[in-house]
Amino acid sequence: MSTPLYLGLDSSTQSLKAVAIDDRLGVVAEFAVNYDADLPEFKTTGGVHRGADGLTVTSPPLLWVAALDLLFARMKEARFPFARVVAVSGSGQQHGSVFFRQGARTTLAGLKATAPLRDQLKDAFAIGASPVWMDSSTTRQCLALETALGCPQAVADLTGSRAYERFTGNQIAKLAKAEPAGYEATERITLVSSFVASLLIGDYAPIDVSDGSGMNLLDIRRKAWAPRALAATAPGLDARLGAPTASHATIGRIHPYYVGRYGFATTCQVVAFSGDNPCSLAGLRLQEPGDVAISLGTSDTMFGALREPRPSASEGHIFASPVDPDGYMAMIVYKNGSLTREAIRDAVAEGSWSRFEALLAKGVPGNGGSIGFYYKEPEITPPVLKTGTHRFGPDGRPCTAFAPEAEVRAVVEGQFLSMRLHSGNVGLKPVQILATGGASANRSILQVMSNVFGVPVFTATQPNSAALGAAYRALHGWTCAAQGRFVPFAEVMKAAPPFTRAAMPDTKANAVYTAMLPVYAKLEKSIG
Ligand code: 5FX
Repeated sequence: MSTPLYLGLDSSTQSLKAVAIDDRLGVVAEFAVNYDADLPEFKTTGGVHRGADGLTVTSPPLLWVAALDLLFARMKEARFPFARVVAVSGSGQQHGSVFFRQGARTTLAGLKATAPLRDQLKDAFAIGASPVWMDSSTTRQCLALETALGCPQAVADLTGSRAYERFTGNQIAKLAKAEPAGYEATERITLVSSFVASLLIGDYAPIDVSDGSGMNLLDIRRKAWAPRALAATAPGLDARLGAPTASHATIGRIHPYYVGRYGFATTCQVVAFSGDNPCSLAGLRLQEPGDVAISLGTSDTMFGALREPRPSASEGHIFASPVDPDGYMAMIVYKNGSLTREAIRDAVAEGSWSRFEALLAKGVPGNGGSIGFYYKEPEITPPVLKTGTHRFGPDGRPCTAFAPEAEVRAVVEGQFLSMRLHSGNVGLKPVQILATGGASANRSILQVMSNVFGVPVFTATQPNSAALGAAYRALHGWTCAAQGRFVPFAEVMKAAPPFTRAAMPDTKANAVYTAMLPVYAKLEKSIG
C-alpha cells in the first residue's frame, strides 16, 4: 500500500501554494498559482486592489475560490496522487476577512463536482471586497476600541495586541458602519484561513485560536471571544463568528466535490487552518519556549514560542500557539529590514555584499561605542513615524557621519540590539535562533546575530515555511485525532531533518552587547 500524504495549502497575499509531505516529513510535491499572472480577470496587482484613499486594500474572495480549483486542476494534470492524502490543513494571510451571505452555508454543503467552485459561489458573499492585512483605513475604529476598553495596553492585555488597523475586528467595525446592508446580510465572517477551510469541508469552518488572535476580538487567555471587544466592535458579532477552535482540531472531512472532481479519498480529514505566521512557526518547528526564528526579509520579523503571554501595547503581538493548546507565540515586525541594509550597502560598500562583509570584519563587536538608528521607512518597532538616520558617537552624542566600517556595523548591530531589547520585553528569551529569509545567506550578519543574543544560530533552507507548516499541522492534527489525545507537536516532528548550524556565539562579544543594551535603549527612547 502506498504511503499516506499530508497536504498543506498557503493562501497568501499573492499566491496559493501547496506542499505535500510524506510520513517521514519529506516534501514530495509543491505547486503554486499566482493570482496576478494566472487569474488576470480579477485585475489584481500583487493579489490586491488598492483604494483611491491609499489606505483601503482589498481582494475579491472569488479570486481565492478560483485559485483553489486552478491549483487542484494543475495538481491533477501533474498526476498528483490525491487519493493518498489522509489530511489537509492550511495557512492564510492573517487578518483578512470574508463575509458569507445568508444561505451560503447551504450552497457550500450542496457543491456539485460538475461545475467550478467560482460558478457555484459567485453569489455567496455579502461583501464583495474582502479587506486584507495591508489595509490601514481603520484608525478611527482602533481608537474607538481602545477608548471602549480603557487604553491601548488594556486591549493588548485582553487580546494580545493593542488595536491595529489591519486586525479583523477593526475592519469589521468599519464595514458594519460603511456597508450596513452587507453586514446585515452576513451569516458568517471567516478569516482567509477558515475561509479556504470552509471551501474544503463545504460548511462554515471555525476560526482557530491562533489566527483568531490577530483580530483584537479573542481573549487570548480564555481562548474564547471577548464579549467586551465584540460589543465594542459590531452588533450581532458573536453569531457571525461562530465558536473558535483549537488549532490542532480536525474540523471535518473533505467535501464530496473534491472527491468527485480531483480524486481525494472520502476519508480525507481537514485540520483547522491557521494564519501564515503561526504556520511558519510550525514549519520552522518552534515548539519549546526559547525556540525563536528571525526572518531577514524586506521587513524583518522575529517570532517564537512562549509559555506565558506578556502583551505590550508598543511591541508586537501575542497569539495563541498553533501547535500547543497551552502555549503562545510572540511576533515582532520591523519595517526596516533588507531595504535598509541594502541602502547602507549601496552607500558605503559599492553595492557589494562581499565589500559589506569585509567592512563588517574590520570593526569590533560593539563598534567602539558607535550606535546608529536607520529608519528608511517609518518603523513599527518601536513606533517611529519620521524617517531618518540617527548616529551617536561613543560619548553618546549625536554625530552626522560614521566611517564606512562603523556605518556597516551600526546598521547590523542596531537591528539585532533592537530585536534583543523588544523581544525581551514581550518575554522571548532565545535559546537558539533559526535564521530565514534572503539575508540569512550572509554568514557575517548571522555571526553578529549570534553574538548579540549569545546563542547559536541555525539556518533553514526549505522555502515556503507557511505551506510546509500547514502540512506539518495536517500531520499533527491527524495524529491527535487518530490517537484520540493531544500528541505533543515535537513528538510528531521527530523525523524532521536537523537544521544547519551557521554561527556560534563569542562570549566576549556577547558581554559587550549585554553592556551596550541599556545605552541603546536610552538612545532609542531619546529619538522616538
Ligand atoms: C501579520 O500580522 C501580518 O499582517 C502579515 O504578516 C500577514 O500575515 C501577511 F500575510
